[in-house]
Amino acid sequence: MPELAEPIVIVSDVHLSARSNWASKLDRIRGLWQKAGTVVFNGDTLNLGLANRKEMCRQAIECIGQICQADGVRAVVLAGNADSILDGPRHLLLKGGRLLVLHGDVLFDSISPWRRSAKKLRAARDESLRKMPPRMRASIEGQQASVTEAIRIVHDRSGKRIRSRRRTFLENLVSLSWPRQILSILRAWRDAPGLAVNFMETYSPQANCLVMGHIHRSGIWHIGDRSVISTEGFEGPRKPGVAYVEGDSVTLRIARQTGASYQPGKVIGRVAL
Ligand SMILES: [Mn+2]
Repeated sequence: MPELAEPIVIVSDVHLSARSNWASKLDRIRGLWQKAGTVVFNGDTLNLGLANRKEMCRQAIECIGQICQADGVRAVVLAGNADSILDGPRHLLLKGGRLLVLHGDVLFDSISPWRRSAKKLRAARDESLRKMPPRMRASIEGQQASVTEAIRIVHDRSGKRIRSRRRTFLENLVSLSWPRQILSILRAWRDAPGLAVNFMETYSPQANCLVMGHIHRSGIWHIGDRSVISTEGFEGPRKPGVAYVEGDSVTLRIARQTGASYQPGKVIGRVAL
């Protein structure tokens, strides 16, 4: 990928859905990339239901491209677990490899530990990695490919099962697993920074900073001489975070909401690359 024009704005988890009005949703967040050179959509830009519909998916990506073009900013869309169907890269290595940008699903063995399908995802990913030549398995590309493959397998299978029959009331009751889900979300928040640092050490040792999304919690963590920045989407109750890359630093800011739209707000922290 050619050098990306700065400032580079990194947003994640925009979650455009099949039913939402994409243009108005993007309109609300375009204030975040005014005067930027590039905006990186760091995964889960589209929800699964939208990403799975080929023509609609193409239109949504086109809509993103048009809005960014009107703003004079280049859009780079990285795939995440919800939109793993997107062609194109799942990560970026910027600043001569010092900065790694990825969605964050690849950090977790089970991709999304809080999902009901976590066990199946983990098994499918293990299987995919086992079949891989060792050199591929030991690369960031191989790890990413195992995520894409696992999601394809698990979603295809469960898609068929869901279509075949509706769950009974009793089955629905039994499947109420939210306490366990909350626990695994808390665990993911606790584990993500360490996993991210391990991932850099193992697959991208020249990187000293990783920018991720996926866990829906913004923050900056420093472990050893490496740093992890997590941005956050625009759906949850918390204040979303957005990362800005310029020169030799990455800044995490709150996306401040004024009326319906977001603007870059208070600086949460800064990482020198
Ligand atoms: Mn995700």
